Amino acid sequence: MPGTAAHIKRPPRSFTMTIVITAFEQSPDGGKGLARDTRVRWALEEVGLPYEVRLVSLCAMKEAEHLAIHPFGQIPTYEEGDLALFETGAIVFHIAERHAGLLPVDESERARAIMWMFAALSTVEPPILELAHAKLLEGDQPWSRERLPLVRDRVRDRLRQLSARLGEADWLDGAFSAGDLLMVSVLLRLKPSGLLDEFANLAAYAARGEARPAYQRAFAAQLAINAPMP
Ligand code: GTB
Repeated sequence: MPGTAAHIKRPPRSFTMTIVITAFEQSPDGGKGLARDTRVRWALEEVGLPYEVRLVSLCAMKEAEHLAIHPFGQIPTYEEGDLALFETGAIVFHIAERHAGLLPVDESERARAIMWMFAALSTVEPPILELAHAKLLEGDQPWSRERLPLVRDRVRDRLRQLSARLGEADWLDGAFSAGDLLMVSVLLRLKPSGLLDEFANLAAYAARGEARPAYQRAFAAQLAINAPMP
């Protein structure tokens, strides 16, 4: 009924609550933007939401206070009032669903953008992570030299498929979406490997993502925390 409390339209939760994310106190990459808080910062910047950051040490991540939010003892997390989330896919989806700019309005286009979010995280990211682990965690194993080319080839196979689908398009499916945001975030992890440059359209795609003002702001914000001391 008009005039009753039930009739009053309240602003969405995120306009009234402070958003707090967690990030490494000191990222192991020294500010290259590869830690996953960057993709959450990027999503928040794309939709124009202010946020605060709570920095967490590697030790504090494994303590009860942080584990209560993130059962796997990792960053990033996302808090908004009484809502606490972990997993960047879920966080970016939560942001994208509630704020214009990251998901199309048309139902089918929206479903396809969400499909690309899943593709980025469950099909493209795993072989890339495997490569990172093969280098960082297994690099000193006697079998590592033999295995590494196989792992690189698995990444190449995925990139070839993605490259064929992207073709000459700017973004994966029409306008820039949360699917592109996650896909570019995932691909950027490959930069030091040289593999991305083997696929000119994917390298250009990732560069287009990086050139977005929202990404630039997100990158600068994490760099301000993580840049090595002169
Ligand atoms: N699936 C989760 C998500 O998407 O949110 C994965 C979260 C995750 O892996 N978090 C990492 C973490 O907290 C940081 S981002 N690690 C600490 C731990 O597990 O104890 C991964 C990462 C770390 C470092 C670099 N780097 O230095 O280049 C890049 C990416």
